[in-house]
Amino acid sequence: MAKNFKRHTITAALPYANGPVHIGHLAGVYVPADIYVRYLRSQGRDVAFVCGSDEHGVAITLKARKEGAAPQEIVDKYHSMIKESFEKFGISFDIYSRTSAKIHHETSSEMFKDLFDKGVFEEQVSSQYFDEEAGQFLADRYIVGTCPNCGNENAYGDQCEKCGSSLSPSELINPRSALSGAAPVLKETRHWYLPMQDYENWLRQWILEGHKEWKSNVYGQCKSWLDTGLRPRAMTRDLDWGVAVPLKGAEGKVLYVWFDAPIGYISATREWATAQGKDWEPYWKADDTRLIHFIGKDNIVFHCIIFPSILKAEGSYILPDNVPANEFLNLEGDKISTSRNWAVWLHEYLDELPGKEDVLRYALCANAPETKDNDFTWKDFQARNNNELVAVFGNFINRAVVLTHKYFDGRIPERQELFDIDREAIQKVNDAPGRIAGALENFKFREALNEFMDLARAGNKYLADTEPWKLIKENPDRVNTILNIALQIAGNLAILGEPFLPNTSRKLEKILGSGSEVWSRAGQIDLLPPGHEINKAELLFEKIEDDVIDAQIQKLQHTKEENESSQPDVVTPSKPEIAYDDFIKLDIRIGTILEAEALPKSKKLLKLKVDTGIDQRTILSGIAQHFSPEDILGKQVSVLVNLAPRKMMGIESQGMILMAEDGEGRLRFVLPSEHVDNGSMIS
Ligand code: B3M
Ligand code: ZN
Repeated sequence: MAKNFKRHTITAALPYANGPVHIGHLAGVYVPADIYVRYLRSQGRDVAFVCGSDEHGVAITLKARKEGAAPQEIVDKYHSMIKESFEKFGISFDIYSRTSAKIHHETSSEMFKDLFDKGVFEEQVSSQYFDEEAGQFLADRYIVGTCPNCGNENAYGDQCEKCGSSLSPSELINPRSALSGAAPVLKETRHWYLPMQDYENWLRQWILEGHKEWKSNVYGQCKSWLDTGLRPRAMTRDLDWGVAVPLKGAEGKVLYVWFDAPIGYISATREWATAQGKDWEPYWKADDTRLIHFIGKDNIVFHCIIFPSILKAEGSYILPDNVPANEFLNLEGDKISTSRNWAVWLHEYLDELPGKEDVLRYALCANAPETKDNDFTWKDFQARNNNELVAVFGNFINRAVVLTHKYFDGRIPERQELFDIDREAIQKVNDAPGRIAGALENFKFREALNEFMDLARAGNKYLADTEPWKLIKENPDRVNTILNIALQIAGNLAILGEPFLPNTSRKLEKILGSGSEVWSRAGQIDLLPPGHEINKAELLFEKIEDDVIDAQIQKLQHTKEENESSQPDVVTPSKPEIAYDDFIKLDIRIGTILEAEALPKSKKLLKLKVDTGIDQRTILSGIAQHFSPEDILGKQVSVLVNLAPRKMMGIESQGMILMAEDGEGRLRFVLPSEHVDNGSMIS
């Protein structure tokens, strides 16, 4: 670290509260951030580790529409879920807040007002897509149409989920609004823009000259944004969910989610500091505070270019000293995808592999996508557990502890004369804290974890090479020394492993009876004084059998099969508005299926005889792939009885049975909640 920082403000990207969190989130952002923070705390540093749910933006409103719920209900649900998952994985935030909190609305609104008063924004009127029937401007995600590349009829205005190409709404064939189904029209609207081009020179200086030490993926992405040239970015949106734009004449407009979300870090710090009776401002405004943003690579431009420009424009804030963004984690060779359910969800992992939180932390860190995208596989997870945690770390601790009980009644023996092999082991202990810290200071978490495991490996090897179980008869003095050193290594592993494997360290401390130690005590071999009594051995890790892993692989296989057989998961837009008079023209009655038979020449149609209460009539219904005739005999159904008769396969169909079809094309009968008389009308 170049400067001597007095405090650290560490932020981890605010996850969108539109779904649960998965291993990709953990590996890319939260595990590295937590390791870093635990390391800083162990060094006795003053740290604020802040995070929270990102609860605004179109992602949330779309999810709410899809689930037929209010946005607030959606964010309440996922906020609790996400918060709980993080807690269970030991992600040790000082605060996990949320952007729907009052303090956040105040903080972000004040920031916007302040920049407005300073004349920072450019006001611009532009043409945006508008839904005349819904009376609403449409975010790109709210416009659906046919993809010009693959013909998918349900592509979004920003992306086709089928072929993955990114789109703009004007490229869609037959664009329609996801709200009403109407064709969107262009309409003028006024917004407030951050003139990014004005910050270009300053950003070049600050990043390209001043932060050459940033990770090359981060530095490279910033350089390419800056080389392409920056353009004004709208900081407001026409939407009814978010922080209201605090200006007169801006009704119906909210702050752009990427304006307010990073300010969420500040709001969370304020909330935390207030609860602690502390002053929040030094954490964001003092020059001797080091601000670090942990994020995934898709968030780089927002954290390195846009948010710093906002902070710079305000003038009194510090800027991030580093933004160690990670690449992406794939799952079994495929991109993790929420909409395709291709993920290992943390809440499911916690249920299905209870007590193995540290194992996942370990596997994700060992395989973290630090410099390139990486792949998580269940086989690798199993191997990391069985061959590294169990066979090396766990085995070493268990041997050292069991032998101490066996030969010394559980008391730490005194060291005697040292030999080269002992000195080598001690040297490893002396070097370990510096090696691990060196890697951590440079955000090289995989390397740091590997250095840590090297010490465990050294301990394991030391016991294997010295073979105290053979020496105990002929040379018991040697065994004193060997077990003393082995236990000092164990004590060091408890301290040095805490950032990576916090639960395991706690267990190990308990076994060693050592209490929590701080980083500065590591590197020495006097952690546990001779005569100190340790507790009984307890296994730190257990072997994971094939059936556990196979079950997980099978679960993913099912997901894959389901995805292959189903349509892309999109909400069918609603149809154009109709008048009440149009609606009452429909005569829908409750009837009962009296007879049902398959039609030999048709795969789709069943021939039904239905008692409509008015008459008994023949209706052909396209449900043969979903129901067999015997399943539906005697069933009550809703029938559109005044539909003009239609001849199919030589038979006249007199009406239509009403069915509900879900996103996957499954059919269900539309029925009253209780049995009613045939002929009852639906209106
Ligand atoms: N919620 C995007 C994401 O989850 C966004 C991060 C906000 S950080 C201020 O990828
Ligand atoms: Zn497409």
